[in-house]
Amino acid sequence: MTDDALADRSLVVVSNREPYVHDYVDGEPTVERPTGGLVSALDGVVAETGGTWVAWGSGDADFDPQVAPDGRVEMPPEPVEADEEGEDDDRPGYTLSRLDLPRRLVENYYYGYSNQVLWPICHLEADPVTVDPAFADAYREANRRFAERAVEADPDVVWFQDYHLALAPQYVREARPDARLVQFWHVPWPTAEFFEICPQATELLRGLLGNDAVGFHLERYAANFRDCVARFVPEATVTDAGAIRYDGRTVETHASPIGVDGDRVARNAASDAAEHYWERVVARYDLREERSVVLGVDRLDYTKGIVERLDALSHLLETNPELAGEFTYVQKGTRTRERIPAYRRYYDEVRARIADLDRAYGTEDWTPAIYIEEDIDDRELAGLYRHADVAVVSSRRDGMNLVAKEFAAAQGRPAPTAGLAPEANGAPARDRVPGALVLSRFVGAAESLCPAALSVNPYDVGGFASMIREALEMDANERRERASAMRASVEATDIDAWLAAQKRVLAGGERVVADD
Ligand code: GDG
Repeated sequence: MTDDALADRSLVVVSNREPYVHDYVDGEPTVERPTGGLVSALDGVVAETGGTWVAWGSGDADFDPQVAPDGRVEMPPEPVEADEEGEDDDRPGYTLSRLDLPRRLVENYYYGYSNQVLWPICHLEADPVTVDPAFADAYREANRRFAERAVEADPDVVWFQDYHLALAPQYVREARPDARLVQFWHVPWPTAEFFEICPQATELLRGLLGNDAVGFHLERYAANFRDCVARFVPEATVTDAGAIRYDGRTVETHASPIGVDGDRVARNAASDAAEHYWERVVARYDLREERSVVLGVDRLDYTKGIVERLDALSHLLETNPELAGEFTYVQKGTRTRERIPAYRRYYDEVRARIADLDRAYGTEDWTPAIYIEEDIDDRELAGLYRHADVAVVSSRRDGMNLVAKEFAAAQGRPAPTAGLAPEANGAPARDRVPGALVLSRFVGAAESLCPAALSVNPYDVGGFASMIREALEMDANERRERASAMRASVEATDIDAWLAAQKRVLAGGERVVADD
């Protein structure tokens, strides 16, 4: 079956977060489309099929004028501004079906079970796991509501996104045994030894086995999932071909590494907006041309290894005093999930470590680390990527990590194709030596970006510090070679490749045939 088969069928995407947020600004209704490649990629798929997107309506609860009492709003709600590429948003519309979840349910389902049980377990973090019976009940209830809303849309195909929705597939399956159900899991799947700490381990697996196919970024995560099924779901059989026989059906598992739109990131990096933002940063923080820039871009989440990175920088300066004044560390931070105490503590800890670093090593004319928290758009972010001499991604665990791929793409193509202006080739016009990437071996992106990126174990403070030093001292030729290899790998596994693979799975093609 091909993509065309998908176009003829009714597709329902179900995700926790909505693709558009409606709000009032100065009394006027506004629509905000989150930036970033993933939402617009998914948006395009739903729009192609004229389908329905079911999501929790997390925007302004008072906003209503275009929204029917059941939370539905016909898309497109308002014209979206043409971007710098000159692309108008003329995609066909689809139905955005918003779920209005009561506050208590959101607290326990989203901030509770999803982000204090499942998120830490999937990232192999035991300490933040908080088991409260109200969390699991709310997760069941919210998943039921998402499932009911999906069923109401009379779907042929349902595409669930991520870890907030592990039970919904089973609930939809009960109502619609004939529908094709597919899920993509954006975070790692842990080993069976670790997953076992989850009190609802078997229930979650049975929920996910309501799907016909479950996708992960890496084969390693898919293998962990099958291992968990074999161990914790006694009535399921995992075949040698990697399929799962369950409840008279075959459930496929597959690995599809998600990627970015590399050309778009490179164009953003070469844009005036990127340059202007960088100039503002340079002026505001008095960054000196002769100093290297080391960059970190993260949601302030304990899985991102920001504290480990700051420890490594501190160790680097302690053991290499001659590096004092040679670089500035720029941390772009985005606050996240702050209703959860572990996240509030993490924010405080990151800020305190940066202050410690500056107190311990700063001088009158050198601030070793700066912290930027303001909202910036994708072009401004690309300006940071483009001007960094070294980027550090040091997650303790990360399903994929798009920041690493975006940084690689923002360096542009080192050798423009003959006859084309550099900009046309996605390369910044200025001939600039590309930045080097220091990358944790515990992120999905390391599988494709290393060894071109310098691989580190973020728990090994000495090894981590040496690798940052190596990146700072890397010569121009080596930087170009590594950047070229990274860009090639970003292109080989870009967002289009991921989407094409998802569409094949959604359409029901390329089935793994169970041989039992
Ligand atoms: C989950 C998985 C997986 C960040 N700061 C700013 C900003 N960003 C954008 C980046 C990037 C995105 O946010 C972050 O994506 P990551 O992949 O790095 O991390 P998660 O948010 O944890 O995503 C992850 C992903 O899902 C997809 O499957 O890769 O492993 O954890 O796109 O550019 N964007 C702007 N300003 C910022 O300050 N505009």
